[in-house]
Amino acid sequence: MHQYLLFSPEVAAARSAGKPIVALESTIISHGMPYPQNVTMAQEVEHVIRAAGAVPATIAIIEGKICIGLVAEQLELLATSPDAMKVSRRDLPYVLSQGRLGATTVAATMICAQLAGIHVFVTGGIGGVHRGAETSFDISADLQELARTNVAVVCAGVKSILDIGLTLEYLETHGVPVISVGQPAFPAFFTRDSGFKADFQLDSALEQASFIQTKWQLGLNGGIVVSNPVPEAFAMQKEEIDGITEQALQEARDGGVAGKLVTPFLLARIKTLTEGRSLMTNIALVKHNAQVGAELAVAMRNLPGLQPL
Ligand code: PSU
Ligand code: MN
Repeated sequence: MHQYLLFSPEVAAARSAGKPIVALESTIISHGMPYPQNVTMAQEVEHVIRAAGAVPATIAIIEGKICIGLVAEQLELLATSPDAMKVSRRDLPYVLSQGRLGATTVAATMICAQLAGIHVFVTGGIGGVHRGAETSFDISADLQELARTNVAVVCAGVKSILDIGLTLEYLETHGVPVISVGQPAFPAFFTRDSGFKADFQLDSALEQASFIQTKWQLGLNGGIVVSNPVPEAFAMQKEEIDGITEQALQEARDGGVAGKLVTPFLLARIKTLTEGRSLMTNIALVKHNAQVGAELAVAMRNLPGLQPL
């Protein structure tokens, strides 16, 4: 076992019993949502995964260890600590060697999940190519990670704070397949249709699992994006979210917000500008993704031939 990994009792037991495990990120808790909704969301998402027959493993960096699975006090700590660092690939050695508290992004969670032998990871939205990236060079490290690390990421697509078309181009260049669930369209997080199509529509967990297994059996390293639209009842109006997104982007430009602060800034502004409605949508879509991800993990566990943990 890797020297930096520390499994929670629940995840350790799941590993011994050969149960399906689903990884969850922690930046969404510390930098993606306000307290106390963040900790409630984290608990509810874990509950959805257990109810669907898998075991949740929320991942974070605590006291020099990569914690795979968090107990209630650790979830609360991440949800309430303003000094929790947002940790992507670049930041992992710093936060571990300094013993700092770290919340993992999609990229860092993929790295940790792979170290722990977990194949399925559920989140809300992935990072991507930012609008104006031709001058800012702001492209999330999540995309590079999807190009190289063998973890399937279940998400609700990417937010329109990003350039969705360029994000999909980037993924295509790097050979990252984008699957959609239940519809041909690639979803845009708060809304169900980004105006772009996913590469392949695969509705059942069994088809998704068999696609993923085939990719890795071919030696084609890298992740898979499984994009699952927000449930209809919780989707936002495109016109409303587009206007608010423009305003938040303008404020970020005016304020000179750059680097890793951009995404948390935009998420917080959108929440305020929608008077919290975006937060309800965000929570609903993560729970929906948890259901799809847990079913996928169960299906992958039942396929013959996938590497055991
Ligand atoms: N998008 C969301 N919510 C989030 C994030 C993205 O809708 O919480 C977080 C994820 O942890 C993602 C990270 O990996 O932001 C991307 O940040 P950046 O753009 O700085 O790479
Ligand atoms: Mn960035």
